[in-house]
Amino acid sequence: MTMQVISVPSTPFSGQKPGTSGLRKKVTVFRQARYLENFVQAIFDTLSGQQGQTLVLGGDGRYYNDVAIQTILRMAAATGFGRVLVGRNGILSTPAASAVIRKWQAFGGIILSASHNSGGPDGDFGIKYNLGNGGPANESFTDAVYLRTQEIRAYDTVESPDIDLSKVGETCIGDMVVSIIDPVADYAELLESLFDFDRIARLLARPDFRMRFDAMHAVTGPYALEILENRLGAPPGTVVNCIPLPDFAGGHPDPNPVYAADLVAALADSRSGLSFGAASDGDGDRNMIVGRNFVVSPSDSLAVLAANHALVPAYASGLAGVARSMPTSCAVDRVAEALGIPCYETPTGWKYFGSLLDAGRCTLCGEESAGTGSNHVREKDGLWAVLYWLNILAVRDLPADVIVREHWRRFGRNVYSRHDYEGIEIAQGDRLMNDLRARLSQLPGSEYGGLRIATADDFAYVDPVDGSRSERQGIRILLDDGSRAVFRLSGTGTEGATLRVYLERFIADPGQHEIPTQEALAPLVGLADAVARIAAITGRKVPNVIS
Ligand code: VG1
Ligand code: CO
Repeated sequence: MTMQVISVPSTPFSGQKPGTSGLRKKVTVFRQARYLENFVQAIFDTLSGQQGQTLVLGGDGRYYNDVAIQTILRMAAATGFGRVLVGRNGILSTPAASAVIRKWQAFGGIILSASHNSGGPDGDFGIKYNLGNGGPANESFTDAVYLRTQEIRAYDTVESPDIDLSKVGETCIGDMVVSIIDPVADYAELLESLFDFDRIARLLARPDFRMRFDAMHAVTGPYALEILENRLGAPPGTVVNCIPLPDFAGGHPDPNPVYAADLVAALADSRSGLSFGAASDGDGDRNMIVGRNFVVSPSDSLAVLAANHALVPAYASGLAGVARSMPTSCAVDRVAEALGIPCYETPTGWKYFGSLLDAGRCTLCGEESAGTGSNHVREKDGLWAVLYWLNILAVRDLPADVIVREHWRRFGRNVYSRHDYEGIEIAQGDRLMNDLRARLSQLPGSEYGGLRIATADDFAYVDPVDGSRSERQGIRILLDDGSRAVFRLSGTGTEGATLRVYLERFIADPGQHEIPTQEALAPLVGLADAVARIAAITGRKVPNVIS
């Protein structure tokens, strides 16, 4: 039954510019009439050839997810998609959406998420488009979408009642089939094909090994329950906070020592009996790995995964290469060197890894922001990282902290921390970056508290596969001793600006490896403040989140 397409007049909204990972705004902004519709129409106008094709649609279950899905379904019918695969109840974690797009060779996908940002009526919402490779659309696509949002005059939809998303099965909107799918099945099957599930199951059955996975009331609950408890036999209760809630129970579903403090505390308390902890974020693409009284730095985690690849079935035959975002520590570079494989340095955001993965140039990728992944999908993948760690623990029969300490002994330790100044004024953030940028050429040779700056630049990236160039991706200050301070403004926030300062210092001497991270980095913190005039410009003496 062909339906009549209704063209609804509209006018552009300013500011519909996708950031590091899609368009993220307050729910109150998205709820304005025509706001979501304009952006979705801009995506559909930027695509070509979608008629008759398959779209994947789902999100992290946050507030407004359900409303947005119904709107997008009607618009997908109007633009001529032949089929939409929707996760039951509108749920699809970001890596699961990527897996579904790839498995069913879909044309692309729309993921509704603001990741680790808070949810609820006063929280954040987000939307992004993924291409047929399962990965976030590249910058040229998102730039084109933004341009389109500025000239939009109408959006297309059809008249059709809301679809019941709660039951797996097929219905239709006009000629378009809506398939409600199990959001977990395809993803769980894929992960099962990568790791040694028998061995992990034996580890989880051991009385002396107890793990906790904190889903933070976000999307990974159903995934972790199915994979860890049902398929791998972990004791009931292993997965906590496992029911996705539209407001994440009022918390920030951000797996770092600040927002997942409970988990860190439980692993620090010997009475808990826990030996391994993990958590994931709102949309399931980030991970935190916690050993006994030991939080694994995400940059170290990437390096450990790379160094131990031979223990994991999917990667045992070797890694083509590794990639990390520029602010991520250079720990993985040392592993790549030892393995004799290339290490790529990309701008922040998963969209830059796609072309490298598609071209077979790298196998593992990661970011300091708790994202790690591989060529199995085209997104970072929280549970994948947890299973990779479990696979290593099962084979090596050592606690996580011992594995990291051994890693440091072999490769040296890249002491690393990120200091975030959230909610500063946009004008202050811009001024700080512009001032710093203007002074870059004067910095080499200058000294601060005994530290000497060797080079300073604004990171630009040329994609080695498609030649595309991305400028102004973060200011890097490199010291004589190899230490680094990197400055960038966040591209995912929805209120004011967030300044991120990334600090790294290499310590080769194993006798020094137990030095507390912030203590080791203190001189560098002083340098960063002096060079960028953080306190002077923002009025902030200290960061509000340290990870
Ligand atoms: C942050 C992280 C970046 C990550 C991005 C999306 O971006 O720093 O590494 O790729 O979030 O992750 P920014 O621009 O705020 O620094 V997610 O889990 O929010 O989709
Ligand atoms: Co996320």
